[in-house]
Amino acid sequence: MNRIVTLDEFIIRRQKDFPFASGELTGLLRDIGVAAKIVNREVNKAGLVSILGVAGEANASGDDVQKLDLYANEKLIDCLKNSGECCGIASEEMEDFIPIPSLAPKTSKYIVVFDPLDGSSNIDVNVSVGTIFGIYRRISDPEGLCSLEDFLQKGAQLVAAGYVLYGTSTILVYSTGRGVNGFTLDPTIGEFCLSHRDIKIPARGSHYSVNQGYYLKFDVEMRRYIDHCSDMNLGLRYIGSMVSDIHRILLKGGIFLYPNTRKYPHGKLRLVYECNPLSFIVEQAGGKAITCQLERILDMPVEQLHQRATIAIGSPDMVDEMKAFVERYSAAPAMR
Ligand code: P6P
Repeated sequence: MNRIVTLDEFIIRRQKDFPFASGELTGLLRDIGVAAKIVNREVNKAGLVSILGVAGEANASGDDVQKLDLYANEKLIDCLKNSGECCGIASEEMEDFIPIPSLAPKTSKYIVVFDPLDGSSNIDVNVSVGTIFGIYRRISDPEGLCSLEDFLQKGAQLVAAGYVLYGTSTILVYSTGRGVNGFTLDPTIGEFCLSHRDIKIPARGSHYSVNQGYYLKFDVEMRRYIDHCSDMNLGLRYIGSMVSDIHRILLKGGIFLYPNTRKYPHGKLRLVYECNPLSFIVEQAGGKAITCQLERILDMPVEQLHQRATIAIGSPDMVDEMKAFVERYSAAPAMR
C-alpha cells in the first residue's frame, strides 16, 4: 500500500523547490486547506441544517446568494485573516476587497482572491459545488495596506491557484506553478491525502461542455464549432458547476465553453474569481484557456474586480480546433 502523503506534508516538502521560500505561501496553502475542511463539513450536511436556500440578497455580480455561500465566504475570510500570511482578500461574494493589516513586525506579502462556493445554485439539489482560489504576490507598498492594484493583476501573475470540489468525495487540487496535484479528503483522519499526483490533461477528450440551451444565442462561429463537436460524436456533459466540469476535463480531457450571449455580451464567468485561477491550473496541467475572441485568459487585462470573460478551456488539441473554427467562420460573411 502506498504511504499516505498529506497535503501539509506535500506542501512543506515542495517548499524546498522554492529556494527563497520563507514559508508564507506554505502557511497560506495550509490555511486554505483548513477552511476547505470546515466548508466541507457544512456542505456535506447542508440538507440537514437550515443552511440551504437563498439568503435573500444578491452579490456584486447580481446572483442570488445562497446561505451556504455566505457561510463559506465567512469561513475562508476567518481562516485567511488569522493566517498572518495574507494582506488582502477579494471574494466573488463581496463588492470590494478587504485589506488585512499585517501583524507587526511581519508584513504579509500575498493577497488571495476566491469564489467561496461556485455553482451554489446547485446546492439545494445536491449537485457538486466548489471553492476556487488564487494567490498573488502584492505589488503595492509593503509598508501600507494592500490596494486595488494588487487585485487587478493579470492571471499570468498568479503564484498559486486551486480549487476544492465538494462531490462524491472532497478533493483539493492546486498548483504553485510546478505542476498540478490533487488531494482527496479522508474523513476518517481529517486529512487531505495525495490521490492525483502530477495531473496532465489528455490532448483531447470525448466530451464537450456548454449550456446547449443558449445555442441559438451564440455567435455563428461558436455554433459551427458546437455543430462540429456533435458531428464528431462527442458527448455533452454540462453540470452547471464550473469546478465540476473543469475537474472532469482535467482528468478525462474535453473542452468547456462559455461564449458571449446577448444577456452576457462579455461572457458570464468572472475573470478574477473563476477564469484566471482555473486557467492557471489547466495550463499547468498542459491544457489551454482562451477567450472566445481568442485571447489567452491569463494575459487578459484586469480592469475591475467583478469583470466577466468568455472562455474556452481544456484539452490543447480541442482548444486549438475551436480556435480554427472561430478564425474560419468569424472571417466569413455574416451567416446569422
Ligand atoms: P449557466 C455557476 O453559477 C457558474 O458561475 C459556473 O459554475 C457554471 O459553469 C455557470 O455559472 C453556469 O451558468 O448560465 O449555464 O447556468
